Amino acid sequence: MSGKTRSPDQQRKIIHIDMDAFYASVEQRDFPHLKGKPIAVGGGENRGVTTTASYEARKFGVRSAMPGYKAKQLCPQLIFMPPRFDVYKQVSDQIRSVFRNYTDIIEPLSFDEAFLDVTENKKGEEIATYLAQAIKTEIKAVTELSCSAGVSYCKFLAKVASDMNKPDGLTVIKPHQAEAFLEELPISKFFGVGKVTGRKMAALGIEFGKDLKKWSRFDLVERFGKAGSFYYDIVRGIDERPVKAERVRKSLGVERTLDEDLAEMDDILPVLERLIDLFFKRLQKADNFGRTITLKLKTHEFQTLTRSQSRNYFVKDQNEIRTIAIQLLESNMEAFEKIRLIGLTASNLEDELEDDAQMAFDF
Ligand code: TTP
Ligand code: MG
Repeated sequence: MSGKTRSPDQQRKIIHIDMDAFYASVEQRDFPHLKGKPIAVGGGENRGVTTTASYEARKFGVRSAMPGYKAKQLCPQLIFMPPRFDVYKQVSDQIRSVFRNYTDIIEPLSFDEAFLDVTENKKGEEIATYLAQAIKTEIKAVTELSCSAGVSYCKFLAKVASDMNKPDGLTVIKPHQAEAFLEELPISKFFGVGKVTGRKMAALGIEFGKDLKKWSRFDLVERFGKAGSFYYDIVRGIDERPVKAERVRKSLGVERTLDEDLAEMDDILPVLERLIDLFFKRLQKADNFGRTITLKLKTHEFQTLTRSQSRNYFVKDQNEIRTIAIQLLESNMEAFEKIRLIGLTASNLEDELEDDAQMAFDF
């Protein structure tokens, strides 16, 4: 967050995508008799709270986190469905692979929403609105579900925009529209201003952006701490926060510190065998194998040695991993007197993204 603004040619292009009535829409998709009906996911008839409600139910005032009995009072014909988190997770994975067709700079906020930085994108498309439309269409094709998109030059505005024309919305806030738009925006719609702060602001007569804008940075910091400075900036449309790409795992490994320092092949080998077993299980569990296997040794003098072998395919066979690991150890027995730690890692993983662009971004 800084006060600096970018010149138009440095302007970022950010899209925020949020699925519409996510859990409820998945239920309506999979159980067609629920289409067009007021439904709530979770909550049960009397106990528990609802996770979300279909748009039909929202007309009656049914909301997320509402106790089931209250939801039923508001909407007697409400149908409660038990949640199916595994299905929501699958859809979440599907939408993320759609996003990846456009950019690798993706920051998921939850199962059903994410920021995408499309300033540079895999389609070579300049106009972010076209990309947002294409993403919506592709999500619909893949999942049969609708989402809403917000397009702007910063995260804050993209997020606010995606919420403006739900469901199935696509809202663009251009740089020159930002300040006027924010002046008219109710504080309750300011993403990042929680309920407690919202109430505190209301008590100070701050109901809309334009009220917030009357406050100096100094006074806001005095009242709200560091967040005050953030509020000062966002109401002016200044939000430099980068879209933070998910960190993609670059290697997967195991290591063990030995009970005592070991020098002889005969002593080290059984430890390595156990480590190979563990390592293989770990790779299997992650369902992620690598083309490079690295043996790591720490000497009793705390010097670290790493030795690797690479293949031009993913090494998925435990025997092959074993052969590589043992060869690496055998050919390096001369490199140390005694070792205190031994480790194995796989890198050049199947899950890895092809380029490192997002890492450079995520400083
Ligand atoms: P949201 O995106 O907040 O809501 P939504 O997708 O249901 O509806 P909208 O069209 O307004 O975006 O949350 C996504 C999912 O997360 C939602 O379907 C259910 C779950 N969730 C909870 O479990 N508890 C909650 O309090 C909220 C807000 C959401
Ligand atoms: Mg949603």
